[in-house]
Amino acid sequence: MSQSTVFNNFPVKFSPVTWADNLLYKITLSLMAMILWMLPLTAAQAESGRHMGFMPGMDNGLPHIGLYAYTMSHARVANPPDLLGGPIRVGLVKKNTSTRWTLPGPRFVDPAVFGTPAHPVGWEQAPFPLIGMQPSWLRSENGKYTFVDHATPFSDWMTVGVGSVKMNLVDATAIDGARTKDKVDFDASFKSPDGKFTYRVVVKKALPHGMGYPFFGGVVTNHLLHGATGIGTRLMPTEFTYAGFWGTGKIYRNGKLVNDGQIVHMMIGELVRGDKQDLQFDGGVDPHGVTMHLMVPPYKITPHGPELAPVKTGYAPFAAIKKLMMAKMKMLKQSKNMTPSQKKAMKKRMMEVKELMARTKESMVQAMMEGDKFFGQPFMHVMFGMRRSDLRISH
Ligand SMILES: [Cu+2]
Repeated sequence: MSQSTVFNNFPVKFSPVTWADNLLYKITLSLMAMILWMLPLTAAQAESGRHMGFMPGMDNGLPHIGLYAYTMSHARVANPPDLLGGPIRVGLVKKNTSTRWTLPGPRFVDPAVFGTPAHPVGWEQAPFPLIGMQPSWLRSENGKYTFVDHATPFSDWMTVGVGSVKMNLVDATAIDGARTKDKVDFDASFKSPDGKFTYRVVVKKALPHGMGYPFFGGVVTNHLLHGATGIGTRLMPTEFTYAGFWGTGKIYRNGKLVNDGQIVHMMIGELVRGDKQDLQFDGGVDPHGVTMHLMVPPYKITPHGPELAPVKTGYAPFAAIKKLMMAKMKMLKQSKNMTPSQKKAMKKRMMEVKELMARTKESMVQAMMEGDKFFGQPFMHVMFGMRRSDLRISH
């Protein structure tokens, strides 16, 4: 895949961002390591962040729409205010609960969040898929967006497993600042889809502020996130969140520490997947269901700010992806509820997705050949089955 392939075909007149394009291209080569979920900085780094180039768009003449200015100014606040009504403590213990491991794959584009090629919205300029999406990253057909032109951690492809989680969170600080009273104590374990690896994710530190969007002191309770909010990636649908955090932690693989200082995000919110695990658009979010998602993006926090650090999962996802795609194709062939033209359209879309995944695999192979870049699926996105009543709340 060439850089021009990535950045051609701008549906609206967006000036190309040379620095950012280069960065994004490099990240693409290390597979889905472009999953820059969030970019927190220390207070001093937040100030210098303007010169770090993490937020493309600084030099292309376009404004930073959305929550960027709000977040950057709040990152410097020495004593951010407390939560109204005092701290909320949230505890959860789930042993051997069901898990869903998300495989890299396509994400279909919700017009409620991204508009249309003629009227794009949700285009906050940030590395993919931190917040918004540059229109050039979205495929379109007949005047409508179809799916993201890169493999994402927000596919409909999941494998079922078992995992355990325990956590104690304190939401005390209301607003982003240079420090926080929020606390995170999180420990989750689960297996790779092929059963070869047992992972453990341990988080003890809340990140006091975000960069492109707020972290609310690291722990957030009772808030809308994702989708239309611009808080977190827009590729997840808008969902009410009972409790969530952004922190840094340690990742263990079969007992061995493989990533340290890694950014970790967890969220307990509304059910965002349908009967077939398909990630919904905003109109399909179920307020009566609850799920927990754990996201470990390929980034760690260093004294100099965030740095690319693919999660060393050791797990290659492509055999599982192939199996799921073949099963879907078989289902399509056997389906009696679709008209021939619907089937034809669906088959065409599946062929496009197949081509996208072949391209992704090719990028992975190239990254492997280039050496010390690729350690398996570079992110973790895992759902944990739970009920709202599993949460222990105290004030
Ligand atoms: Cu989330």
